[in-house]
Amino acid sequence: MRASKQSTETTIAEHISGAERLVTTELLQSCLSNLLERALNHSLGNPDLINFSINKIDTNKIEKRKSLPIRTVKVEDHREGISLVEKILKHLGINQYIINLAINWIQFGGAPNGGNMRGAILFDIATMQRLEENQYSGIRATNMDMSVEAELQLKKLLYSKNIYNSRIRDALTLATKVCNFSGVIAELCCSDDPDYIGGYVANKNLGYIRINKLKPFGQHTGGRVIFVDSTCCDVNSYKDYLRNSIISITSIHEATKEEVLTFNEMRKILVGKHE
Ligand code: WAQ
Ligand code: MG
Repeated sequence: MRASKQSTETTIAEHISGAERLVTTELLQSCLSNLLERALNHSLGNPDLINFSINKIDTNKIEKRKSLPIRTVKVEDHREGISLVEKILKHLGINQYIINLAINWIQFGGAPNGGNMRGAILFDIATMQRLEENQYSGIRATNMDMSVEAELQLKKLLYSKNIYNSRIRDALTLATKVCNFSGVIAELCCSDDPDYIGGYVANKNLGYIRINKLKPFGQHTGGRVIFVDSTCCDVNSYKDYLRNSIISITSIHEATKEEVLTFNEMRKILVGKHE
């Protein structure tokens, strides 16, 4: 599902929300109804175009994956959140210049006009280039979902920590797909919803690191940046993988259990990994 506001003589088109599901035919109707409700009730406003695209898939082509492990870091304010993003990306070998660019994109939108994109920025740290064909729409990861069993497992784990919210399911699914490819360094995300100020940094080894504050409340911009290293990532295959491979998250990583951390606790984990 994709919901948007169309452009007018005085305004440009705006992406409002999007979501992916892998369901059996029997569940199609209820699934569409849930997605419609989501499209119609969004803090970014009312859409005037909602697209549903339904594709039959070959179930033999579904690849099952375990989610990334989840860590939640509770920071004092968005400045501390951004400072943690910097530390994590630096730890992963990304230079400060690129980090500054990326933070700006995910806080204020990465489209050339400064607005939100529909998809992600794909950034090559080897050539310092953006690799999306269209920098307004970016690249969208599609064809992924979480199984009912994995969702239950996720709810059980996170309810006990009082940190469950419905966004984690989709964001963890996307991040797990995005990071499970050779030569992908990390994904950085900040919600574009004005009433949700959190985001995450994800990496195959460090996991899905949720950060509860990455922008001021009320800000209508956000975004995603996927960092790849083209010296060890086949970029065309990766784009094809993001769009076309069919990934189902069928279990949640067991290391998720006790991980609710403060800024300093997360910082120590990063320092520890250097030693
Ligand atoms: N593929 C690539 N990029 C996408 C996709 C996709 N399927 N969906 C959204 N984006 C980009 C797009 O530029 C959006 O503007 C931006 O990401 C943010 O999307 O653990 O709510 O749906 O607490 O606003 C993460 C934290 C919430 C959840 C993410 O993102 C948690 C969120 P949103
Ligand atoms: Mg959003």
